[in-house]
Amino acid sequence: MADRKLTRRGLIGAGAVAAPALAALHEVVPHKGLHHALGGEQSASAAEPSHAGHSGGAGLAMHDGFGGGSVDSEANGFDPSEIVRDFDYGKVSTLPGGQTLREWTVVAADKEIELAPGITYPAWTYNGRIPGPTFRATEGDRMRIRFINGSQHPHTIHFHGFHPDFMDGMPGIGEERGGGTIDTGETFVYEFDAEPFGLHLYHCHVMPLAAHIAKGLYGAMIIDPKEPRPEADELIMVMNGFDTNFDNANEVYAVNTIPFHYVNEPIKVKRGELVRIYLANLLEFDQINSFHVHANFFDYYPTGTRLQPTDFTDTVIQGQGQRGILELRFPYAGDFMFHAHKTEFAELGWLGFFQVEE
Ligand SMILES: [Cu+2]
Repeated sequence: MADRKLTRRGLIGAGAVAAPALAALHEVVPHKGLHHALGGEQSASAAEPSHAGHSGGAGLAMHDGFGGGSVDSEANGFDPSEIVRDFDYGKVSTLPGGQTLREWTVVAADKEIELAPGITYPAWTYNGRIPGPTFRATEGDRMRIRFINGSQHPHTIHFHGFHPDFMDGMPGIGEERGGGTIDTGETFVYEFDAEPFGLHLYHCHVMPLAAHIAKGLYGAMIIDPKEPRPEADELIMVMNGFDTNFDNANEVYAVNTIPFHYVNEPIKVKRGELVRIYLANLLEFDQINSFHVHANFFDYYPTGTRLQPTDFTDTVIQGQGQRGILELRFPYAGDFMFHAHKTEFAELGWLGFFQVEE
């Protein structure tokens, strides 16, 4: 029974989250939802009053509810406020035939990360961060990724896109050529041409796959079309979550790893400026994820592989591994929430704010 009480689903079922309306979300959630979900002690009182006087950022201060302070980004070695605009173009040179070569080094490492103040999680990371680096190339470039497995477990990098089988990061495939499973201390160089253009993924493909992905071994890869997309303020958002009590269900949800981060530190954008969001769903265990933005609509380009949008909407659903590109402009200055329209996820960390400035 104690076990069950500590699961997220048990909590929700028991009404410990008190099913707050979205309007009341900021008042209730950080105290009830996240704390309880993370395995904090059970308080029977769903009606426990929330702290009054939240302020800051978008008029809220989620971190108050975590017991004070934000997570230590420096100790984590990554900051979602930086990750959101961090695109890694690699070391660039030109091959004899004239093709652009982009090179990266990726190290897998076991690392404790702080998800909420005082709540750590034994993660597996690419280059010490979750999500891993957002690789970026132009259609037709050669991508060369030197992978060093510094973790205590075997891993791979499985890239989406076109490539030969031994470059697929698939255990058992291409082992004789050094590919397949990359054991602790081993190195392998993945190399392929960047195609097709769009927003793609990469992740470890060692079994049990759910565990290797849920632990943090994933990231996004943007391949720009040869004719670049229009100039925009570009953002990468990787939707994810963490199973902090190892019951094969997530206790917390986020965009770019840290629950409520963009509530504490809203994403600043300019009114009227084109904003392009590269949105990917790497969430393990749950079947769907979603993105909803308040007071606005966006053009949606599924997988980013076509230049014409297929939808003009304010909400998009993605299954695990799905991704797409959103383009929007904010007509009004002010604070606008974005969150999983699967509200359970929002209450457990997957929400944030755009702070639109003149
Ligand atoms: Cu792995």
